[in-house]
Amino acid sequence: MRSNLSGMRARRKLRDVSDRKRRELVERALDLGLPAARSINDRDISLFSRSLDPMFAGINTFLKSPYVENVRDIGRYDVAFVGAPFDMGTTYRAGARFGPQAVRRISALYDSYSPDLGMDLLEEITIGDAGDIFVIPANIEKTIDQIELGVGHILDAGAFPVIVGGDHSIGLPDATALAKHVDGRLGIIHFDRHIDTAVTTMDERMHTTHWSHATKLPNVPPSNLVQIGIGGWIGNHAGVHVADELDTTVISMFDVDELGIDRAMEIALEIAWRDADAVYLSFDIDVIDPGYAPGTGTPEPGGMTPREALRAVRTVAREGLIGMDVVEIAPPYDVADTTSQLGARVIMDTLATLVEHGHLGRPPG
Ligand SMILES: [Mn+2]
Repeated sequence: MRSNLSGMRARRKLRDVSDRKRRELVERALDLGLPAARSINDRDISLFSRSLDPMFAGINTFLKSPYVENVRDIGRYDVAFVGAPFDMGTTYRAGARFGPQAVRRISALYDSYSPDLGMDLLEEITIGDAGDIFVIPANIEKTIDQIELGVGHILDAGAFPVIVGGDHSIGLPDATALAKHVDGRLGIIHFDRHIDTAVTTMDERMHTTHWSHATKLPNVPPSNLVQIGIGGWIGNHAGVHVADELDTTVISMFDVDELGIDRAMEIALEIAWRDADAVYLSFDIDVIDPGYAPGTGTPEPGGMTPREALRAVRTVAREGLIGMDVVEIAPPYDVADTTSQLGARVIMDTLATLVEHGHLGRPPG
């Protein structure tokens, strides 16, 4: 019994974990950052912080990964973290343009070593931070074009895209770029309190409309769109009618309550993957209850707990993904960084599970 505990199994796995890349980072920091003062006994510490420590120091990229200033080089990395800081698609309060920077900043708290999953992400994959796509704040359609081209560039280069919004209107260019990259059908697993299937809102394609347009793409049929966590009393009116016409699959929070998260995700995976060649994960942070994730534009009480949400994305990642986005993190309304922290965790748990199940990372050697 004791040896079957997940914590014990993970601990055994970690006995063999490499620290090669961690050592390389220390050597590099000592080289670039100069040797520490004579009173410092630990000679792995440098004079200027140039690596992972201290967590609160440094100029942050996602998980303090390399900043890929020349974006032509992004294909050298397994994973590309990219910001899409656009929030003029919001219909209530804006602020998600600061999402990518907030996720980068709080991600420095993490050092990639997981006693839950029994791995060190740093040793398993390479992550490059591609910086942000140049969005056009006053023009949503031009922004859609920019993001579609930017995500397409990352996919063509061969890196797994992790796109951080921005509001959820970036879901349309994300889906379009991914769909062009798939030879066959693309399924979408969409976590959200809101259904996001209106055609227009206030006469434009806002953050309430992306899936009604994405499902018009020839290889993104609405039958492969699964929407999880939907419910509440905000902004669903127009979208529900369209979702009904399109016949997307809606798994409400009531369903999650009734079925439990594991069964709900089993249904979601079956539908998203039916005759599909790839699946894309689109995670709106407002699916997590605002008691845990207040930093978002249209908070809706009654959402998932962080434990449910993280378990759900790990379940999705087991089957493999072609890309992911995390949207609607609005730091101006956050409290103690909890919302951006959850955003970082959704990304890390997804990436680690993709690695664990052989969907990401190159075999060593
Ligand atoms: Mn939402």
